[in-house]
Amino acid sequence: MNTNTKEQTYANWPLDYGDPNWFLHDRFGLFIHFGLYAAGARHEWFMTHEKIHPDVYNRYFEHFEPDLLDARVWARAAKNAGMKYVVITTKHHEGFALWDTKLSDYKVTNTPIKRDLLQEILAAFREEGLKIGLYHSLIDWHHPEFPIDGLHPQRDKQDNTGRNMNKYVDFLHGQVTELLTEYGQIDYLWFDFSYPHRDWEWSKGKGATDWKAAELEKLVLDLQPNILLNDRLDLNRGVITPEQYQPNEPVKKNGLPVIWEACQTMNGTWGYHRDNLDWKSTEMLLKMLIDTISKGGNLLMNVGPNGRGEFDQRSLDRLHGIGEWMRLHARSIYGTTHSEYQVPADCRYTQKGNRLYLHIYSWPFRHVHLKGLAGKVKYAQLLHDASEVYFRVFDPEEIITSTETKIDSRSIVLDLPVQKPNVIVPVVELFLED
Ligand code: FHN
Repeated sequence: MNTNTKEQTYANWPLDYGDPNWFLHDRFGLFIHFGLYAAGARHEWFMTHEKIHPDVYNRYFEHFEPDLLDARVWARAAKNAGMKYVVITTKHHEGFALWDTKLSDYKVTNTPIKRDLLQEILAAFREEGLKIGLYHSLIDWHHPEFPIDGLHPQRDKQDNTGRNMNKYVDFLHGQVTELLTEYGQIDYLWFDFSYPHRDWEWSKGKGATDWKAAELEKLVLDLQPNILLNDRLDLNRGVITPEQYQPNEPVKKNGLPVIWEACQTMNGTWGYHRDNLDWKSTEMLLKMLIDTISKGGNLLMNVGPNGRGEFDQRSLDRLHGIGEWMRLHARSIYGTTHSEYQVPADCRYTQKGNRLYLHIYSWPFRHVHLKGLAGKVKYAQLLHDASEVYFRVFDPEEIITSTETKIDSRSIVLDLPVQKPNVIVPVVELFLED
């Protein structure tokens, strides 16, 4: 039972969900999409994009051997990037289990790698101190009882003879039970995804009723009472999870803040995609992290390991670059959230109590005007090297003769060096009066 945090009531957070405070503090997580699609190396949906029958798709099962996978390397890369939790795909829509499930032969221990990779991955990330999240697909394009619909690889057949959704749902709930009883404490469960609004006439999308979602939610909370849940069971509660999209302002529901987490890829696809060159720069990814927190959200940043079980160099470079920035600026991220102060153009604010952080996205010529902060700032410094930043308060009458500009008397003006500091996003740490 959570007290819905002492300070705040969230519109999407039931009292019987776990205490979200760790999540609201940690802010930054690693999403990992890893399954047979890593071998196909062309998006995690290629089975359905190419309408591949499970029997044909089986070739990826027969050749799945991520022999270079060392989960300790993954976990260290995430920790060094400043990530505080991980969400790993246990099963994606392809239906393949990354753990030694007893409910199916379509599992990692029956592939050439033979090992229970989920066990190894969770152990390595716990060793590095990260919280554990499991992604679990509600959709299953391999299971013979899962009814074919407009998203399914076999959609052209449009034939569901003999398929029984109740049998699939028993399987779905059974595998979730395995994951929540055999793999230790799970801090966050990331179901994916419900689509009841879809309608192909011959078939309709699947939602809460189809999954027996309320029963599944109760099962999860009975098995792991402190767990956090996302919002994709179609129950209109849980962590709101905008995807590949940055909201324009703090996310609210009925005027109340909500707990939300943006999930983003580095290159446009979740699973490893060899030929997708649509890579976001390290600077863009870092600015997305800051932007998300400035609006009160978390960022779940994705890596899709390749068929040998490695993070490719382009992912490692980005994680390293973000980690370098986080080493100097972590306290402007962890435990911070949206600030009510009006933020200057090309900047973001994050705030934690009486520490206000000004993240400067484009370096200005000498001055930044901070509205509404006159008389409220004790001290200011550049966070990366703790060098003092001088600031001035203007009285209402003062006119700067050189520019004839009247500064709002509630503002302060920071005097900044002409040269941008050698960090991706410079941050000014403002110590506010108590
Ligand atoms: O279909 C999936 C997709 O492959 C990926 O897993 C994302 C990650 O949030 N979720 C679904 C699309 O919304």
